[in-house]
Amino acid sequence: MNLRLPAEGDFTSRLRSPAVAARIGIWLGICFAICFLTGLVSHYAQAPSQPVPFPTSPSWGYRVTQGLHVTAGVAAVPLLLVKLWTVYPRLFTRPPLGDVRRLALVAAERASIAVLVAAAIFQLFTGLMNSTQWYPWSFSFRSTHYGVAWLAIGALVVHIAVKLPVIRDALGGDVDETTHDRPEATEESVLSRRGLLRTTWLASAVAVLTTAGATVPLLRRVSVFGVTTGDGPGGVPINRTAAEAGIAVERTQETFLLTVVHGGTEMTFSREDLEALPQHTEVLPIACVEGWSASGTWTGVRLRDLLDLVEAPPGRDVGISSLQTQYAFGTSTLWDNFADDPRTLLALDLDGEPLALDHGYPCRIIAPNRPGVRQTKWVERIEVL
Ligand SMILES: Nc1nc2c(c(=O)[nH]1)N[C@H]1C(S)=C(S)[C@@H](COP(=O)(O)O)O[C@H]1N2
Ligand SMILES: [Mo]
Repeated sequence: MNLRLPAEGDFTSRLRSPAVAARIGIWLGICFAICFLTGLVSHYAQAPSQPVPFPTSPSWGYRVTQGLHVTAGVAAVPLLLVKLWTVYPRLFTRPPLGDVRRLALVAAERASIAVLVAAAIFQLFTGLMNSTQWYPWSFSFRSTHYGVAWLAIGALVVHIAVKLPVIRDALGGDVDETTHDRPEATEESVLSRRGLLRTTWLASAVAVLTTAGATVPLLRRVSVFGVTTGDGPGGVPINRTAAEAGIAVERTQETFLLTVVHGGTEMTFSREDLEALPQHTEVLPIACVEGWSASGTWTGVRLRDLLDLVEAPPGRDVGISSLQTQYAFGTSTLWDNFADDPRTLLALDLDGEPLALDHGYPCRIIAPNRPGVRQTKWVERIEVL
């Protein structure tokens, strides 16, 4: 058996050309840019403090940005795989050992490529795992995915800057042009360069169509891999069931009491008391950070009405706690603009029926333009901060 490392010259397919790589690279760059920008939005929406308040309108804003985030990430997977395939013979280029200055430059460029490739794979992998709610790691997903995003985008900018002359030239010419090809890359294969590109676009489109139904209702039927489909009580999927969240069911029944606190003022409400207050109906989405979203018709008490009952002035942040004592997401903070928005409800019903236990019975928060993770279910305490 021959155990020598491959050399650049061993890779002879003419498909592995900068003319191909640049064309895939553009779309990959667009996907990464969308992921980065929408990721910043999502990160900001979940930040523990916000110098500039995240807006409550449009109510579907976060649904769109987060749907784009996950969809662009999914589209990027086939693009990245083919892109890496076209360029990886470069990995075996012999470094110019004689010339120290050139060697240093080449080493710097290779290091930036190493960061870019590692960060890109890491982002797509952790992102996909997060949408399937499978966390085979112990680090915090959100802060790590966010930190590595900066690495990826930084290395991408460096990469584009370094390659700009080649990219420009490759895109200016025909895809079959060979100007920038390695001298060995001449072997024809069954697939033409155009064929490879078409196959790549198709793979990307299939990846999107089979998953995007988790946010785009029209695609629900074709999205066989949509991790969470449109099913669930009231047409809204269930993210974490009451059993999974460790909710003690008996505490959601007749003895349930909601406490609303403002300074020394404290009021309690049974579910019947809440039903007796003026009811309002809003159509608002649950937009999970994991990429699925669904619109629901929610009915319940305006949060602002409850705050008025304990004489809380407008412009105050509000802490929400739930019956959930284990795992994350049992509490959240409503910033003042969310607390005061008339569309923010303490929902009692979904689609004309009392909330299902798994949707947060007896009552849950539903606010416009808010990441799903903060639409706290099984609310039992509302405290003006
Ligand atoms: N108490 C509590 N509220 C919660 C959660 C939770 O785990 N516990 N999950 C959140 C997440 S991540 C989402 S996306 C929404 C989903 O709401 P649904 O299950 O009713 O669709 O609820 C949010 N509210
Ligand atoms: Mo979520």
